[in-house]
Amino acid sequence: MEKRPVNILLCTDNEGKIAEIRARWNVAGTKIWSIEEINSAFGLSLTAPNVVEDGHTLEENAWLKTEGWYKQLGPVLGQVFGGEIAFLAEDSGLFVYALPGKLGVFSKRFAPKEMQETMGVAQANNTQLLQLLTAVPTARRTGHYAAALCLVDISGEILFETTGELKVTIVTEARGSLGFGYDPLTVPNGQAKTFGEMTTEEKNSLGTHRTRALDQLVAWLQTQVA
Ligand code: ITT
Repeated sequence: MEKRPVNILLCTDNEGKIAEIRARWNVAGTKIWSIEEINSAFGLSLTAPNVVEDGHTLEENAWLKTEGWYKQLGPVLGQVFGGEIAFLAEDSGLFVYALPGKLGVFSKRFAPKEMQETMGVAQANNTQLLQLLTAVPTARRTGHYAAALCLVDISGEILFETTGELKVTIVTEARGSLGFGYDPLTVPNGQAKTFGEMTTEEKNSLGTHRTRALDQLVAWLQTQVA
């Protein structure tokens, strides 16, 4: 049995992901940190490592993120936390069945680069998705979100890996400004509102790709020695 990590750094600079993970976190004795929190708590000016996400799967990319982060930040954070720090990364994506191979692991890089630079990444991706689905009827505007989580210790050893999925439909017009990424275009099956119209708490309470993966990690951590 492993020892439950005392501190976990979230290896992401996506504020939306951080908010959703934080709202769901429920592990006594394990504190999760963003890089900004560590900087302000310890007077540091660490920056997020630039990780090349060239894996073929979300699982590979999640691991690549932990690898980039623990290698770059492990030495300094090991000192700050007396070795008591682990690294948690998440890679996720939207899989749209009418557009096979176009999003998925490439969800962040879906719209052309120039379009992303002009409009911003999320706005460009959403515009591109609506355009490519223009002729696709409602019944075929289906897909799923998936998330892969990877937790490594300070030496890069994988402690736990897991995935989660959630079926969605893609609406014909963006609705709502909450959340991030494709939230204004996606309605979880059985619901009426897009994620863009839901608070973090509402979104999490439905059970998302992210919370489904996270709940497994939390359950595993709770079985480890505190
Ligand atoms: P990292 O720092 O964790 O890498 P990121 O925003 O770059 O954050 P990913 O590489 O994992 O995230 O890319 C995920 C893509 O899928 C990105 O375009 C997200 O906006 C989108 N996505 C994932 N989960 C989502 C969710 O719950 N709601 C809306 N969009 C989501």
